[in-house]
Amino acid sequence: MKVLDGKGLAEIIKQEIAEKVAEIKARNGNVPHLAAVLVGDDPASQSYIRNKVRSCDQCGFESTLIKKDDSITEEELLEIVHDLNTTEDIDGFIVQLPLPAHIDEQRITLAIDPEKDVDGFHPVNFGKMAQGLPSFLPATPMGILEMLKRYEIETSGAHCVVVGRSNIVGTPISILLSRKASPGNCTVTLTHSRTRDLAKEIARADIVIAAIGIPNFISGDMVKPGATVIDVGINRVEDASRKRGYRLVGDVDFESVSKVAGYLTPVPGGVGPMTVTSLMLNTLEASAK
Ligand code: L34
Repeated sequence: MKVLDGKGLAEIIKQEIAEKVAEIKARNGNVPHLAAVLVGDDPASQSYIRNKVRSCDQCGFESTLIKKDDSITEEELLEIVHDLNTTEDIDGFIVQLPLPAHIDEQRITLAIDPEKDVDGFHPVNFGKMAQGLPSFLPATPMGILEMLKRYEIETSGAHCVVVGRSNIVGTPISILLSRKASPGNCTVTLTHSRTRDLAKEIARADIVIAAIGIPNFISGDMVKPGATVIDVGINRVEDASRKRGYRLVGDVDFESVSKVAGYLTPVPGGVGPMTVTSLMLNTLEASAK
C-alpha cells in the first residue's frame, strides 16, 4: 500500500507556483491577489482559512482576509461581495463555507463575479466544468485530480465509486472523473444516503472517493484489494490525550483500509492540503487574465 502524500505534493506545487510568481513579478510587476471572507468563528473554518493565508505567503501572493461576526446580515455580506467584484486589485476571492443559517449561501455564491470565482462554485463555472470548457474547477475535486495525475494512477476505464453528492465535492468529482480527459474516463457510480446496497457498490470500485462526513465510515472489509481510496472527510473527534482536545479523522478507517488498498490518502495531510493548493493554482490563473 502506498500513502498518497498530499501534504508533500502540495509543498512541491506551491514551490512551482512561487517560481512562476517570481518570474511574472520580474517581468511586469504583477502579484496575484486573493481575498477571503470568513464569517463567524467556526474553528474548522478558521483553521482552513489560516492554511489558505499561509499558502498565499508561500506562493508569493498578496492576500486579504475579511473577517466578520456571524451577526452580519445577508445584505451586508452581499455588499462585501459586490466590493470585491469591483476592486480591480483583487484577482479572485472566496467566501468560506458554511455560512450562518440566516444567510442564503446560494444567493451569496450567485453574487460572485464568475471571473473572480476561484472556488469554482458559481453555476457559470460549474456549467462550464460539466461541459469540459475552461473554467475554475472547485478546489477539492481539482486537488484530487492533481493527486491522481502526479501519482500516475490509471483512471481510464476504472470503476469509480463516489460516496456523497455535495455540490462542492461528490457531484463535481463524479462529473470530472467521467469526462473524456486525463485523469478521467472512469465509469462513475455516485452513491449517497439513499443508495440501496452501498457495501456492494463500494466492493467493486477500483477508485473510492469518500466524502460523506462520517468518521471512519469505510472499513477495510468494504474495499476491493488494491483499490485507490481517496478520503475527503475531515472530522474532529474528541481525544483527551491530545493537547487540543481532539484529533482529525477521515471518512475512511485508515488502519483497516491500509491493509487492503493499493493507494490511500491520509487525514490530515491528504486531500486537505491539495484543496488549498488548487485554490492557489486558480488564483494564479485568475491573475493572468
Ligand atoms: N468557499 N468553503 C469555500 N471553499 C472551500 O474550498 C472550502 N473548503 C471546504 C470547506 N468550506 C469551503 C475548504 O477550504 C473544505 N476545505 C478545506 C481546506 C483546507 C483543509 C481542509 C479542508 C486543510 O488544510 N486540511 C488539513 C488539516 C487542517 C486542520 O488542521 O484542521 C489537512 O491536512 O487535511
